[in-house]
Amino acid sequence: MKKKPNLAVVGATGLVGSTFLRVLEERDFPFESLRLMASARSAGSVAVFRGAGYTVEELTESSFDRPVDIALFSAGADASRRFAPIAASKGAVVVDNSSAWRMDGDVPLVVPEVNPQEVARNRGIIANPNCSTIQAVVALKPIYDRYGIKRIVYSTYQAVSGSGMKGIRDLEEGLKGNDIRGAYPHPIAGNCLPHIDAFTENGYTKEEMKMVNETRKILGDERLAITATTVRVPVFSSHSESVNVETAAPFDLDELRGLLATAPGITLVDDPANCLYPLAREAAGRDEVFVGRVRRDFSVENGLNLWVVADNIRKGAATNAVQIAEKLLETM
Ligand code: NAP
Ligand code: 3JN
Repeated sequence: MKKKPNLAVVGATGLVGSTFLRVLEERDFPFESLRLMASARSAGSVAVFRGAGYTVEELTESSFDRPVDIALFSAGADASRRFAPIAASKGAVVVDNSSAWRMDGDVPLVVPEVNPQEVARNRGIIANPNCSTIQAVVALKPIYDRYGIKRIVYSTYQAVSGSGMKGIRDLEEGLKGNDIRGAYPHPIAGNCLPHIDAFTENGYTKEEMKMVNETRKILGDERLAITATTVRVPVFSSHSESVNVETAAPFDLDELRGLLATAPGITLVDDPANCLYPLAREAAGRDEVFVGRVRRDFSVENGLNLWVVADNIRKGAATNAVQIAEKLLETM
């Protein structure tokens, strides 16, 4: 970009929004001006960024009358549906963390390690995928490119931070013996809930269908057979996933491990003899996607099992969005 962008963070007071600010700071993201927006509830509050205080503004239809070049949104799907087109019509490129625009054919759905070229075809909105999809496709991309993939079976173990502050509070209180149900219909402490987001008519949850549809869109393969079971577990940070794959062509396991070890964004942790495999606690606060337990699935031809772990609020949301914004800078 010729000049530094005018930046806006929408939903800046939330769990994802505050992580946007941390990641922008850590990565020394360049900007000419920075504006923070949220609802009327927290308008007027002050957030500190690079040692300076920024007053949070209420998001309104006129928020983008003052020029914004890049707007990072994490204020939920309703706010994105309403305000992202307004921001785009006034010249901003919105990087949207919600599900509002992900499956829109005119909106690129981007994971920079997988389909960075999509950024250039944006018409003012770029969607950030669901956290569970992001970490999975980072791990699958080198396998897809080398061997092709016929079928994927996802089983997830998702942290409560994916449900925002309410999920974190339910687990904190549950661990103290208090049965509060702010985010879930059942206690989360000591439990596994096979229920993330709402159930749909086909018996799957929306979270499961997000994984199916978003994976196909990002890998550009509408015929890919995918099924998913998504489960909330009593873990604070990082989603863990069992990813079972049938490749199209036969693979050599050592070669495949080598591909994973050198692929962008992946750290291979795969030494089971020494009890080394990806762990949620170790992935927390990190930006890489950790892959391990790489082994053949002997029950089917060309079968493969992976264990994939990443920080769902960083690589699963904020870091991925900031990486998209960094790609955008290259095109502006
Ligand atoms: P959160 O902690 O509840 O924060 C929500 C933020 O949105 C707050 O800043 C809130 O402002 C703001 N907000 C809510 N309604 C608004 C409105 N009408 N106008 C302006 N601002 C509004 O939630 P979170 O955990 O950060 O998640 C936020 C969103 O990010 C989710 O709804 C989801 O769409 C997306 N998300 C995506 C992923 C992913 O998988 N990529 C993961 C988690 C979340 P106030 O402080 O004023 O209430
Ligand atoms: O539950 C999780 O672990 C991830 C949650 C993501 C989420 C939460 C509330 C609303 C989303 C999302 O990104 O798909 C949304 C949404 O925008 O629909």
